[in-house]
Amino acid sequence: MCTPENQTSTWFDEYQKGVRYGLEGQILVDEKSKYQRITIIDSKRYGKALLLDNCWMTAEQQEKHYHECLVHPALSGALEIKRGLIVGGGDGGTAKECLRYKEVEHLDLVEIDEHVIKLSQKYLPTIGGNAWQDPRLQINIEDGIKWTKHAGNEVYDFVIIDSSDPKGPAKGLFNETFIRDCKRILRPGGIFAIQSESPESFLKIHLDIIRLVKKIFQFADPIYGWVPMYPSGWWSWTFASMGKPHYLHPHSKRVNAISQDCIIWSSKWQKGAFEAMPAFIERALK
Ligand code: SPD
Repeated sequence: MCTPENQTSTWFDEYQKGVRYGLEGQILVDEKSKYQRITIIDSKRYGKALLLDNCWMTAEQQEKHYHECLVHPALSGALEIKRGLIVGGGDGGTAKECLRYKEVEHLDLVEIDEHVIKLSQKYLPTIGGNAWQDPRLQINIEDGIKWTKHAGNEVYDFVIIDSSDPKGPAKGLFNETFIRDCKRILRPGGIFAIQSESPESFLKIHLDIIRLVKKIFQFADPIYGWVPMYPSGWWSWTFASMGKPHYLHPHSKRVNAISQDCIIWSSKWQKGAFEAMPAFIERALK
């Protein structure tokens, strides 16, 4: 069936460079916060879904494709994972994956837009799951750039940037000063993780992020996977560390504890994803 089943249904599209990425559904919320337009729809295919400024962020039946790949290479490989920071991540999916590790004692979630958290808790409760009630989670409504700038040296075992695309409130999260602060606040053996966009739909942004992270950290590598609702469906996440590429060496005890509840991530998948760099990206990064 290559035509709409029902010509009267409502389609919600993200437009990127002459292509549109759409889901069919019903609108539940459409409001403007101080920072952005927040839209939540009930989609036919992927359950309830969130858009910020008309760009797809997540959906109930897509979120694990994204959050598992952002979180587990970092948390399965870092030397210690007692104390972590998430910048962004207001839907709660990244926090939920982090808090699956019993070793995590304290997790700071720093989200600039309280409305994203409130609406996600109300309309997308399965994405954050138990994270919202977990006493290890501290929610801070603040600008992640300021938070990171004022944090002490070497205070986190992992730092995860779960942002929207680099425009509007997220623009400064792809900037050298911010990423240098992220490195400064990481403890030895710690891992930095950032969503690094699509190698197809956002090639320049994708290459710029990898180049920047490589310039700042001793070791940095992207993985490639898929989030079918995002532009092109082809996505990437970049990991970095000092001393050695800790993210390439998952601890088997953690892998065994986490894998059974993952739908995409496993240590085998991760190994392949780090190898899955397309030839044109490899050439561009030389
Ligand atoms: N173009 C989509 C980029 C969104 C990446 N972040 C999504 C946030 C999910 N927690």
